[in-house]
Amino acid sequence: MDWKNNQSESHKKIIVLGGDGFCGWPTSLHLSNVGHDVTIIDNLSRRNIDNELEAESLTPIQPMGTRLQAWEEVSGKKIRFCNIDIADEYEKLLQVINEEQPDVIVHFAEQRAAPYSMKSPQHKRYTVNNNINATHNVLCAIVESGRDIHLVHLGTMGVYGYGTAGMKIPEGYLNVEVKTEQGERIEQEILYPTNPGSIYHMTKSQDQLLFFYYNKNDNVRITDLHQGIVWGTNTKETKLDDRLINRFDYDGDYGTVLNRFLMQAAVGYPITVHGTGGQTRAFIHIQDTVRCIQLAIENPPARDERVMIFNQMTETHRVKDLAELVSEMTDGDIAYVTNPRKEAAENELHVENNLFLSKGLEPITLSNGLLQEVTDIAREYAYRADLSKIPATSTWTKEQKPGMPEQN
Ligand code: NAD
Ligand code: USQ
Repeated sequence: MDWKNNQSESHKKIIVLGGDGFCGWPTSLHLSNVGHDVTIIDNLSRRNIDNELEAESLTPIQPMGTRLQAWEEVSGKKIRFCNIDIADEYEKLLQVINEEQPDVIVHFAEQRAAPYSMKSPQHKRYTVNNNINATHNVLCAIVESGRDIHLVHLGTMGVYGYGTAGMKIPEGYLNVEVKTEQGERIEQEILYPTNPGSIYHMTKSQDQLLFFYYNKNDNVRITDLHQGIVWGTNTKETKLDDRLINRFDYDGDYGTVLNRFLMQAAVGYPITVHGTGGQTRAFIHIQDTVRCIQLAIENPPARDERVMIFNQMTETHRVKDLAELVSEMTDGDIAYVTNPRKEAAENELHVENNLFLSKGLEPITLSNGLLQEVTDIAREYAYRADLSKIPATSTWTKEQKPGMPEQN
């Protein structure tokens, strides 16, 4: 492994919350690889949800013990692991923070699927309880620990909503002009108004308010990364050993759009475009996710600075265009299905991402090579696929019907 090229400028102690997940696992490996000292906290709830949904990762992910053993063999580095529910076991979380004395906490540990959050009243309540308590417990524990810990949180582009009347979505804040009682016009900076499209996205909007408050009251250093849809599966580090393989969700709740399309085409299932496919979304490859988190850690805000918000995305695409691209690449069919969600049928999306570019990100954009790599992985593990788990059955309202083919 090429250590020198990659070494981080300064070695930090980092706790990764949610380090067993799709983004958290490759991030933990990357941070360990570049020389940081990593401890993972995860309650393995995502693996339990696999059991609940009877839908496994397409790739055969290994138990945490095997993953960590493999990493030690490959890299000579140890990553520690604590099984803690951070939404429910505050004292244990605080104890690990006090023992580890981290410089940074990276927070991935939330229920992250919009369709799962809309499945039933129980799933709505679980998502709200889990995500908001998780974030609040972390902030409260940072303050109680008395340490100057930089919190890096994975937020979502979805907090902005996806329509901006042609304006580029700024990085978190909006300058508005207000009129005083004396008729004077003054400029103010406000948090960009949130417009969440699911219970899950709503919890991320609530998180923003918790960050605003703890930053204002306790000067907690916080970076909130408004991330787009992550695609891909492998990173440089997960490729080093089969046992380090990352998860690949393809089911109707957890599978995200581009990975689903690539998997569907690979197993010969018609590509499921919701509605007209006019929805435009922001995207980022998993390799850039891990790089962005490294950059965010290496560029913390000052102690008295407001919450720093980065838009963590590299490009935007229309769902229909992605379906056509994948269909051309693989000769796969496209099926336009009734949209199970309540969302705009068509939208434009323009997004600022200058902050990461200014910190040195060289964006990976959709290339045939990388799309092919995901297709190859999906083909390799096609024997593990349960095609009955592909349709998106979670609807946003009771009146809606799950993704059936559109009647012409
Ligand atoms: P994931 O579900 O694969 O991983 C989340 C991890 O957090 C899981 O391992 C889960 O077990 C753990 N977790 C959840 N609740 C916990 C709790 N109470 N205590 C301890 N551990 C807990 O999700 P992901 O795709 O890796 O996403 C990680 C973060 O990035 C999420 O917060 C998500 O909102 C954000 N994000 C993801 C994407 C994407 O496309 N995957 C895009 C934008 C933002
Ligand atoms: N879609 C399809 N066909 C499918 C699946 C999805 O047309 O088979 C459409 C959806 O209707 C939606 C768009 O594709 O319009 C994106 O859906 P998605 O499931 O890929 O993404 P989303 O629900 O927004 O959630 C994902 C992650 C979440 C993250 C978010 C970033 O699961 O954690 O916060 O992407 S963002 O979309 O920028 O808000």
